[in-house]
Amino acid sequence: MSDIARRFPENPLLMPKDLHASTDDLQIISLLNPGVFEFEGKIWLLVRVAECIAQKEGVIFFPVINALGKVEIIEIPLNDPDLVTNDARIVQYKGLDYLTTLSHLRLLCSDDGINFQEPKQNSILTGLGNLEQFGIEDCRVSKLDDTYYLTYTAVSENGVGVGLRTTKDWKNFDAKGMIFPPHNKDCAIFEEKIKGKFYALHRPSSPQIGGNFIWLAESNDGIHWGNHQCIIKSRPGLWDSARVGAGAAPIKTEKGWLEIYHGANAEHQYCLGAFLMDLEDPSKIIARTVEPIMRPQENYELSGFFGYVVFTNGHVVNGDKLTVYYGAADEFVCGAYFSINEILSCLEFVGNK
Ligand code: MAN
Repeated sequence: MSDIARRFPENPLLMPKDLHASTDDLQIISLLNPGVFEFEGKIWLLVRVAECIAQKEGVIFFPVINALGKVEIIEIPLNDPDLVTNDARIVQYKGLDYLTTLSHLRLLCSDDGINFQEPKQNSILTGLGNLEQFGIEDCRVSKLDDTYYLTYTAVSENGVGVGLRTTKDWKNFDAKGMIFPPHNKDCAIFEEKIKGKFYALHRPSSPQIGGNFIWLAESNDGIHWGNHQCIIKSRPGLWDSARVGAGAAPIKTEKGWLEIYHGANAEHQYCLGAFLMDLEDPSKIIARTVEPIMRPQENYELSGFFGYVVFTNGHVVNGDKLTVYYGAADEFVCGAYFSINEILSCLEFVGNK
């Protein structure tokens, strides 16, 4: 069994032309990787909007947020010997890394979970301060009691880490700063405390010894995290051989906490898999899928800004029905249904970490 996703016939749900860029100088390159939550009877997406300035022949432009909080454009001639451009997502210049696009997060809402619109009031969250100069990305939204926790990738010249903002009403946001410093991303907070503590999955990267593995952390207040444990590793020879990272908040089932995660191989091909954690002690992995539960196969997943990618960080749970929203080919927002029981039946109960 290798792909048990039932994709929406309406896919892609959102593509770059569907929204307006945040300023006249910019154009939207990708709409991707939405965080998902329910609020006031509607389904909401917090979509990553990746923007760039229209490119001219012979030069490369990329936007960053400057110290005054304004978008500033960096311009480099394409024939500059200090410029390296071999990945659509990253530019290297004079030994430093930049992103080719600048991402912010945009709220969209829907009554049916299929047709999404921007609400009338301001619905944009942008990078704030010097740890978010290159933008904010791939937000997970977890609700505990009446508070929503937004954990997102914060990118700057200082590195890639995890930022946290909280809100109760989606109008006022409390910026809590960086909770996992570089290099770290893919942070999902559990939507329930376990024995009085907050838990989160996160993904530090250790370039020499170790790798891009999923870790578990605990906290008393949801802001300061400790007791880090490495719980899921990449697997040589499999589809998730190069990196693994958590999707949205774990789903509580009778069998354990079910997590949908992404894995990629050395060719940067991204698929989805699942693993199951013990309900009382989530550092204990009970089971994991060997094969992906979803792999890129539709045109909109195979080709786009960065092809052969399915990536999720948001879903809605309704009984056995799991609606997963995902980024396809790093360019489109799509949806797919899964049966939670079917995912559980794909898990292999081996202590394979
Ligand atoms: C990787 C990709 C990009 C992302 C950067 C920074 O290169 O996931 O989409 O912009 O990391 O997070």
